[in-house]
Order: sequence, then structure tokens, then C-alpha cells
Amino acid sequence: MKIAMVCHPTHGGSGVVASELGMRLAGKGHEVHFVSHERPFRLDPMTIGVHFHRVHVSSYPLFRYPPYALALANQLSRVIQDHDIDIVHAHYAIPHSLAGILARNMNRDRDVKVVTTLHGTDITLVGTDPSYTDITRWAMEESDYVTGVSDWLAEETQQTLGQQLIVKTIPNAVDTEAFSPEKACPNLRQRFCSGGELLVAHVSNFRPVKRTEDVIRIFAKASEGLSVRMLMIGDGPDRAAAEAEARRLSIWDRVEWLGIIDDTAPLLASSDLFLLPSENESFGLAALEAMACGLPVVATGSGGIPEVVIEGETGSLAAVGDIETLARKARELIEDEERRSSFAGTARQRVLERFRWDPVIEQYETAYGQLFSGGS
Ligand code: GMT
Repeated sequence: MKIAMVCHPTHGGSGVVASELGMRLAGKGHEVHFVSHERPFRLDPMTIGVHFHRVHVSSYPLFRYPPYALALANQLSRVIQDHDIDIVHAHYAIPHSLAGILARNMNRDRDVKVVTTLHGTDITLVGTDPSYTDITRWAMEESDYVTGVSDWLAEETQQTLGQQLIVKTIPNAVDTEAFSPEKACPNLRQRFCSGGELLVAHVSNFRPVKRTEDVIRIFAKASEGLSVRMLMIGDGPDRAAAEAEARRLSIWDRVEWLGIIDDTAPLLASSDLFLLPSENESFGLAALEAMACGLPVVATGSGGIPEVVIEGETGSLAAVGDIETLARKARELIEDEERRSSFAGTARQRVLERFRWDPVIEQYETAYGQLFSGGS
């Protein structure tokens, strides 16, 4: 099939999932055209069968807000015509799904279908914002097929936008070779903890939903009196507040602020524990990548996280903002090497059994096929 893939190109789970999906579909003989304002960071330009089309957004004095969605729809329409596209697969509802629907409707003489994959904040934040609720609902109704990355997100979408919407759960997956305990790098460990301390890691875009200050508070409590260091990977609006919290709690010298890193696997695989105390995660791809590297995860049990992290088996869960419990559970894992290594093994095993790409690709291919065989 010929697929136009639309996604956010920046660091974030939805762009990663779209890129990995597109490259794997191309590997199975599909022709995949990515359409975005930048090349997605995980998209390998050398992949055979993958193409990239940049969206150019012109700015005019009358446009106080340059209309990206329209420039995207215009570029998508061109790609549909030039490459005889069968499916526009939009990752994230607004504006991607909407632009896909516009482009499809601009080409009514062709049989183009729109598949929308919901990733989380497109429903939980954007979809619940009164400025976007109605248009998000309309985009879902007009999509030919809607998927969500967890059962929780599928149900949340129905509750937010209407029970009549059909949302098929297709979970995220991870490259189990790229994210593997084998990526551990002794030099990295030495660089961050020359005295043989343990390493705790966090990866995110440091947005409010990630509760980055809680990461610091949990680490401070969990590591009190112990030889442990923290790797903060990523960047975003709450970094300054998290840095201030680290100073306030006098743990500044035990935290490394690494900024945005494209390949996090060596850092994760060289660490011992992962923290994800988010307000909400529809899925928690960052936790899945950590588990694939053999890390136990201490996280909030919010949203779709319990579909990924199993309490008492691959990690520990507690309520949002419950620093005491999250820190206690993290400390238990730091202090108990046997428990930590048992969780680490089970985490990797769970990823291999439930979150590999091959079956996920098949589910997307089945969805695509149903659209052209009259099924739904
Ligand atoms: O978490 C973010 O801020 C990034 C966001 C995105 O759209 O890239 O991540 C969402 O999609 C990921 C991939 O499906 C999920 O693993 C994340 O849980 C989800 N984020 C939230 O729901 C907050």
C-alpha cells in the first residue's frame, strides 16, 4: 500500500511510534511518505521505501497565527496526487487527523482513507479544551478508522467525545534490539558514578504532565544516605523548576542534567532504575523503552501505565503526587539487589512477550486491509 504518515517530528512518543511503524511497513514492501515540518528525529533517511515531504508554512502580516493545518493539508493533497496514496495515517488528532480529512476530501475522485492513531494528550489535554473539543470529535467521526495506544485511552476517548466512537486498541511497541540490556556501556557508568554508585534515570520532555519536580523529590527521599546518582534526560518548560528543587533539596551534585539525547538506549541500559511519576500517561513509551533495557520502573498508576508496568513484577506503582510511597518503593528496589534484578528480568521478558513490533505491525496492516475490503 501507499501510505502518507503524518506525525510530530520532535522528541516525543508519538513521533517515535510513527517513525518506527513507517520504517517497518516500508521493510514489508509498503511505500511510506512522511509529511511534517521537519524530518522526524527517529526516521532513518537511508530506509528504502521511506520518503519525506516537508510542509512549508508561509507567514503573511495578516496571519497572526500561521495556519499550519492548512499548509499540511495542502502538502498532503499534493502527496496523495503525486504518489497515488491509499491511506493517510495521522498520528495525533489535532491538527494531523483534521488535515488528513481535509486532504482526503480535496481528492474525492480517489479512494483515500484516513486512519487516526490517538496518543494521549490529543484527547486528555487538547480534546478536553473547549477550544478544540468539537473539532476533535468531528475529526474522529470523519476518520475511517481510529486507534488508541492503550485500552485506557480508547475508553477515555469515548468518555470525552462520545460512546458511539469506535476506537481500536493497538498498543505501542519497542525495538527490542536497539533497546536492550546489551547496550549497557561501562564507560558511561564510570563517567557518571566512578565510585560504583547505582544510577536512577528519567526521560521526558519536562512538561507539567511529567511532574519533573516530583522526579527530583522522589529521588531525594529514595536515595537519602545511599550512594545513588540521577540522570535527567530531556528538556522542557519545567527544567528550571526541577533544577531549583534539586538545589533546594541539596542533591544538586548527585543529579546529571543531560538535555535532549537522540539515542537514550546506552544511558538506560547503563542505569538501574527508571522513574516516571507523571500526572497522566496514555501509555508511557519511555517506561517501555526502559523496561526493554532491563530496568524496573517506579511510576504513577495513571492512565495506561498499568497496562505496561505490572505492580510487584516489573516495577512499582503509586498514586499521582504520592511522593512518600513512590520514594519508599524506589528505595526498596535500590536497596534490594535481588528484587531489583528479578524485576529487571521480568520487565525485559514482558516486553519481549507483549510489546514487540512484528505483531503490532500486523494489527495495523489488518486495519488498513479492512478499509479496502468493506470490513470495519
Ligand atoms: O508525553 C508526551 O508529552 C509526548 C506524547 C506525544 O504525543 O508524543 O506522548 C504520548 O504518546 C506516547 C506514544 O504513544 C505515549 O507513550 C505517552 O504516554 C503519551 N503521553 C501522554 O499521554 C502524556
